[in-house]
Amino acid sequence: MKKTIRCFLGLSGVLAMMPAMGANVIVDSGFEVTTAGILPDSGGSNVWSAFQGGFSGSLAVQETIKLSGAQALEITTANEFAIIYTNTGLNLAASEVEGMTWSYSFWVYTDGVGDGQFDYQILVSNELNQDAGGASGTITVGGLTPNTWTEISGDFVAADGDPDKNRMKFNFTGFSGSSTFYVDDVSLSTVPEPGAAGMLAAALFGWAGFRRRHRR
Ligand SMILES: [Ca+2]
Repeated sequence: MKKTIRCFLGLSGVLAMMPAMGANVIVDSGFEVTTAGILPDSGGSNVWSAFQGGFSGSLAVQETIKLSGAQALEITTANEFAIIYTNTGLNLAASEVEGMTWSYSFWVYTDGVGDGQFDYQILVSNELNQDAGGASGTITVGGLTPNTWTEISGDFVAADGDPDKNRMKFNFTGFSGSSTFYVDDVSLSTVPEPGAAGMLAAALFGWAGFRRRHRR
């Protein structure tokens, strides 16, 4: 009986050590925690902030137009060099990033006025901001239905890097033209490999059963 319990605890430990597949790694994914107003040029991990503070008026958290909760991001594209970003540098190990299939999603809204556009980038990176692949695209006023929230989504495989990549940066950048966009509910999560966890569990239970059978 003791052996069986020990096997069970061992299996629990292994499963607990496995990456939490499917969890959204973006902190404050709905812009509910970030203080309303123009985003600070604070940098750092796991925060929404603006790079190059001189252009920070392009990026604000506001309470008027939102998909969920009380707040959403407002992007004004007139200042071309603004970049907003968050990343998961403090939360992930390289083994939880590299080679994994990642799924991303965010929702965007515009009133359709102007000719503005911006880019989104999901970058596989590290503490030195050495980026290696990911996903990117361009959002244009003409590509959206005005006054309607539209979901942008896709997936990609995170590149293996040397040195290891343990960050997933989510950027909004490449502003041009003059329009206002709103962004809410940003998601970035790993896509579980079909049956991988189940196969591992079955293999371990099978091994435990094999041990029990051979002790009789
Ligand atoms: Ca929100």
